[in-house]
Amino acid sequence: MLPTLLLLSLCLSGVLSLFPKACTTEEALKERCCCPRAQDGSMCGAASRRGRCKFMHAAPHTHRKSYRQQNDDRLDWPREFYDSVCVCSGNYDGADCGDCKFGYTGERCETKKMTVRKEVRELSRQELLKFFSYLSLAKMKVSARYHIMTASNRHERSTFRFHEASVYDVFAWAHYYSFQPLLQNDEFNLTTNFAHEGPAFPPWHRWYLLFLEREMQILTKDPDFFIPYYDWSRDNSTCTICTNPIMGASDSQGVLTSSSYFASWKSICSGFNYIDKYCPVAEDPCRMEPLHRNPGADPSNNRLSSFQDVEDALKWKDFDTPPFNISAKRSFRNCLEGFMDPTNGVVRRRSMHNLFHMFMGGTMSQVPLSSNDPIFLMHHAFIDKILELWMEKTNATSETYPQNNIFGHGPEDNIVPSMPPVRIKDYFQSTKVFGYTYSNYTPHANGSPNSQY
Ligand code: KOJ
Ligand code: ZN
Repeated sequence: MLPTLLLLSLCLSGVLSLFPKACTTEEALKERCCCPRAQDGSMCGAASRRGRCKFMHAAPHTHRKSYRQQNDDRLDWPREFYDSVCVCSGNYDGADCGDCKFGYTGERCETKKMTVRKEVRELSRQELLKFFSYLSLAKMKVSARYHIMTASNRHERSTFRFHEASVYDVFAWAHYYSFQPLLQNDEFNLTTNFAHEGPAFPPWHRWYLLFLEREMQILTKDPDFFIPYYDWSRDNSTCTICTNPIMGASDSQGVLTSSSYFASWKSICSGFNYIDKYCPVAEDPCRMEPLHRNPGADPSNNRLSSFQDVEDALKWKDFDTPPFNISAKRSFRNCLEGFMDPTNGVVRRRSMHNLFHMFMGGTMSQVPLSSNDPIFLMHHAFIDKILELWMEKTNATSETYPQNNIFGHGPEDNIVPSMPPVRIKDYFQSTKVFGYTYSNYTPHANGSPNSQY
């Protein structure tokens, strides 16, 4: 371990990754230290006992040895960039320990809070308009806290650059970044990514929504802000919220009509598909594409899963099963993610989460871009609600999360690109731990009398 004094001197010049702005200066990157000064002027708020700058010891990964022989910048996250990060004490959180852990508020983060995420149709017109105005602000306003990274050559560290992006675009970039194929020994492995196609899919996305929720609470100074969910399971394969009063209608070309609230939105990292680069168009916004949707237009994906499919998915007792990928059978995770038929659990069939993405078409159907469309938020909040129902039913805890050898999906692996880093298994806990629950609202509830959700 580096002696404390040396560590102090190394970090004093540092500012903040996802890439906290203070940690993307030449100095911070050279010193490999992400321990920004908090409001009290001390690194990680040490003077106010909020946290400490700590050298990161090797994580006990099963495949850690092989990590170093690879050359993907996301492996063993975030050690490719930093040796030291803030470790916050108590309920403090954030790159400089200046925030509270999810679910806590107050000057000293001493107050537990609890928010109910409502179904989008439970929102009053006023609440819906407030949600849209917050989204507009998040799309326009440059993040005061984070930078995004681009690279014109992923094999070449000297081409990595950090850029300003809006609060919403920082969020959209994180999904893009986690999905890019794995760079292994200078070759691309297209069969694995850090947020999908494995057991980390549900906890990764739980963290991901919480991340945006908090950034938007800070931006709008509204600690009660929550992401609503969209329960599509009783809508008879129709996107009933794809209308201009709600998420927006689209024309025959799939472009959102001009009176949609999101007509002027453009997708960050769109406009190219080179896997050996990272988001080069962030430097050239004119090349970014507007949002596209074409719900139900693709004949091979023109249905949505039903409430019965949701109930069937909830019946699987194992969270995930070997080989912990898209072939996993009788796996709740694989049924929820939508690679397996939720009813029999063994036949490969697009369903649930994946089917909604493909049903929407356009931006939502392309994994690196999907989170640019704000309908992603409501879809994933519903997927997160289903996870919560399953966790309640099975009494699952972070210790239930399975050991496995998928890169980035191990229980102790850090969520890519969380900063300061948090572990996958820590987001495999009840939503109550993170200060929220879901409403029981059932849109046009006429279905199963035994409905569990
Ligand atoms: C977009 C996504 C996703 C899955 C699909 C389709 O983000 O996770 O599209 O399978
Ligand atoms: Zn996703």
